[in-house]
Amino acid sequence: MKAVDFDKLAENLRNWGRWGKEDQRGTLNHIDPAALCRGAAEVRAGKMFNLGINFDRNGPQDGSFRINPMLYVTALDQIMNPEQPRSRFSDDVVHMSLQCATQWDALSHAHYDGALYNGFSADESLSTSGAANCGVEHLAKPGIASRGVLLDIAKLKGTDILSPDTEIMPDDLNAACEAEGVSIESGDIVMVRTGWIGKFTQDGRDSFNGLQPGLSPLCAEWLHQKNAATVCSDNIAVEIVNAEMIGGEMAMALHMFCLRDMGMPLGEMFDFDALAADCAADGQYTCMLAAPPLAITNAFGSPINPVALK
Ligand code: UVW
Repeated sequence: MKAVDFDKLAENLRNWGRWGKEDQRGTLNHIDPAALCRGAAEVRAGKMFNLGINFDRNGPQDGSFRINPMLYVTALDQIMNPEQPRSRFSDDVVHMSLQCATQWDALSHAHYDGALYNGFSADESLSTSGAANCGVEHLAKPGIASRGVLLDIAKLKGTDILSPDTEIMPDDLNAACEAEGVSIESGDIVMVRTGWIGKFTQDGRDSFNGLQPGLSPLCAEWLHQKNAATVCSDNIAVEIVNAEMIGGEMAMALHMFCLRDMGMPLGEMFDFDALAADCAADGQYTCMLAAPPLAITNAFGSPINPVALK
């Protein structure tokens, strides 16, 4: 995207001050009682789908940028009280990148021109102690849950996994809504299925990493117009990973629009496959989505174990 086009669109999307000058939850403010009740009303059949991938040494990271979780046992089969040796316990420690698997990007995760969401100064906010402003703890309280709407773009395009060069455009999102008979309402969580997570779950990390399908930065405007609470996808970055995304005039433009201008967290590496199969079978593409991040103070992101209820 050309910098001049980027700047114009960014100005239109900017939510700074919309929820007060101290706000650090951004578009999650769209999740009001009506949105939560609409989500709860989608639970009719009593079905639950897990949308996370496992956190372990075999995760998607190849070590060049981030690390997969390493679990260390710090207490193994210990006796609690020598007087009562029947009761025992074990404890552990995990060392991992917070962004290594299914996760939310906090609003402090990416920025440009020295400012984070709501105009917080990057210099004053970011340090080796983390994010003094827009840390993930602000997304964690009270949490992230709302009606989720699965837009199965892979199915729309007649495939199970989109090709790496597929850039999902706003018209594709509209077409998926129409095909599925859904419309996005204020406070909904938009769940975009590319099918790409299957590269990891079926073939492993080498197939998963690298160029991959995802949203065009222009979809930020669509999300803004719909008053969506947030967006998550089953790829590495929500947005398409191509030469332009990395080497264009504005690198990671969707990240910049969403996190910095709109205040919209991004959910990455969700696994929608089981849910998508069920949606195709029963025709219900809406659910109650519960995906609260951990309240890790000052963190740039958080692992999650999201669930969809129908
Ligand atoms: C970067 O790659 C910087 O971010 P993300 O993991 O959110 O795509």
